[in-house]
Amino acid sequence: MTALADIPADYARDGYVILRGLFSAAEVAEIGKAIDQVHAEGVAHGRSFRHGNLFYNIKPDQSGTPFVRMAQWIAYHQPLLNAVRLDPRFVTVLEPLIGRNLKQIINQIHWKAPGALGDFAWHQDARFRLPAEAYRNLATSYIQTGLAIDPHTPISGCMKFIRGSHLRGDLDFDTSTEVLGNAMSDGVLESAGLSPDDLVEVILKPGDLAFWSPYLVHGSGANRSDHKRRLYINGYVRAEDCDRGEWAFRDGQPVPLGPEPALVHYEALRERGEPHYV
Ligand SMILES: O=C(O)CCC(=O)C(=O)O
Repeated sequence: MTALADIPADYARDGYVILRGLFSAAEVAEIGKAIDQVHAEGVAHGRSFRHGNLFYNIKPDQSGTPFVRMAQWIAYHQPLLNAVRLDPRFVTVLEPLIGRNLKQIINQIHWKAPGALGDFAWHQDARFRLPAEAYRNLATSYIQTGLAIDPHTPISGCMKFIRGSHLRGDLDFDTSTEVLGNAMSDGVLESAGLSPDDLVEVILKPGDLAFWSPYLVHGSGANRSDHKRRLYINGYVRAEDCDRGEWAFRDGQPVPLGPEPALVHYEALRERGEPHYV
């Protein structure tokens, strides 16, 4: 557990920080209810659905039942989850690293139902910060955060970090396969010259926040527990270093969403921003 004053040194050394109990049990219970509501909407959609940046990633499981794997930019749609991403606690913990003027690139929920698919192959998030020319000084300007809604343990498919791997920069992992839905392979670590001795199981209780560098190698496995494993991910970037994203904090103050969505990842936002199934 990192104390606030130790964030810069711990982050620089390890490439990640874990803060315990940043959100209270009562807050997490409310956030969990909002996340479940979004999940129910995803199930009702029955297949992947997009409206502007809002995106539900849904695939049928082995029995053909719709399985909601993740939702992106739910902040446009769910007021409580929008308020959480603008909570001042985020700027308090991130300011020493990336400042008080922050845009947001990632606003995402990951679900892992008990026994369901949910692997994330080893990767560096830097691979997804595209187009590359829209991001400057990525290593020192971007941070991904993950708020645990349920217990994250090795059994429930918690994340695994390779401590210190951010110092290696871009490791050019194989990009031929999807990260989501593919298992972690030790061979990938070995061929990148990374040691399994540096592997950290990211064990979180509800309300704990982990945050990590875009170059930290990480992944996660299936949920073999008897409970769901929900993670609320928000990724922030120093505004002056990025041409994409929605404003989140200006001079440390939350910035509400504007009347028009900003260009984030979805390149056809202006041509096909209307609701549609994918
Ligand atoms: O939800 C997870 O376990 C994986 C998260 C992750 O790897 C990511 O968001 O980059």
